[in-house]
Amino acid sequence: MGIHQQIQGLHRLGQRPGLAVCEFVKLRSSGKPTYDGPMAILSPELVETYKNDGFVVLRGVISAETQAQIADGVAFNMAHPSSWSNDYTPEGSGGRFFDDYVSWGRIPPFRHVALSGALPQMAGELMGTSHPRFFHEHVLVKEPNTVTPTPWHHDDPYYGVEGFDNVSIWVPLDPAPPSVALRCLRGSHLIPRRFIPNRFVDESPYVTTATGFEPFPIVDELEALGETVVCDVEPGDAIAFHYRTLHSAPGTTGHAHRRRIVSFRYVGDDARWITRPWKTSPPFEPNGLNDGDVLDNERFPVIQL
Ligand SMILES: O=C(O)CCC(=O)C(=O)O
Repeated sequence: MGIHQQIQGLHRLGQRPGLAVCEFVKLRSSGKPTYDGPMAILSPELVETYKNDGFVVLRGVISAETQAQIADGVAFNMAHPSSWSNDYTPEGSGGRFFDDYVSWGRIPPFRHVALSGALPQMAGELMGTSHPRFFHEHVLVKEPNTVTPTPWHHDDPYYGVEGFDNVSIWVPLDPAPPSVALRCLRGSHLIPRRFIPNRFVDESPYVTTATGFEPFPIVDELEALGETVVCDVEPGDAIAFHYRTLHSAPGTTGHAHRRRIVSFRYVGDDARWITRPWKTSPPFEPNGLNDGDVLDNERFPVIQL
């Protein structure tokens, strides 16, 4: 069923025509688009696009200084990976697909850009809060000629956090032309379906069944759910997307350059700790948090804008 059919379904459930999407979103978010921090970086149109489409391409919002700091962080991270890092490159194939996350506590440039400046401010504007909470950063580097794609997925089921106020800000450090660019399925954050996570390395599901989650659809079914938008970007740009937005990225076969990106992930006022029916990614331990708790914990700092 496509997004528009699902929205029509909400009309049939007795909601007022024209208000169905808003009401649906309100059910799932704290419903208070209030940002009263410093002068906004983003136009109201960009924020609206984010709410409607579940992603928005932000042009020229990352300064050269911030890019250089993130690049230093990535270089250090790759030289000193954490125990949570992965290499998704199949045996004997070219290229390399490296990822790692939650290193901001030991990599000062990541900490600096995640907790101050344009990134948390844009996150606050997009989520409608003047006190965004940092969730973690995620480094994904594909060397030239990496065969492994980033499979279609949405991030929300991987995370031990429940809520609708959230955003990942995907920051490229290298040009990402259409052949290697992130793909986002427009409006997919509003689809009232959640999918069992698949492992990036072989696309096998974490579990076969789980209450409230469906096996991941085949790509044809998925692409029929909405419009796939190819978000080609340059360094300086960023892509903001919702944890429920379905997205993917090709490998870099035939692409002569590296593709380094870091996603900085934030949550808003309605975020609550949740136990999933699988080990989450990142595999944060509860450390005293119970299901339904606000993420008040030094691992998830709040930024006062
Ligand atoms: O850039 C990629 O390859 C995928 C990024 C991604 O899945 C994410 O940041 O959630």
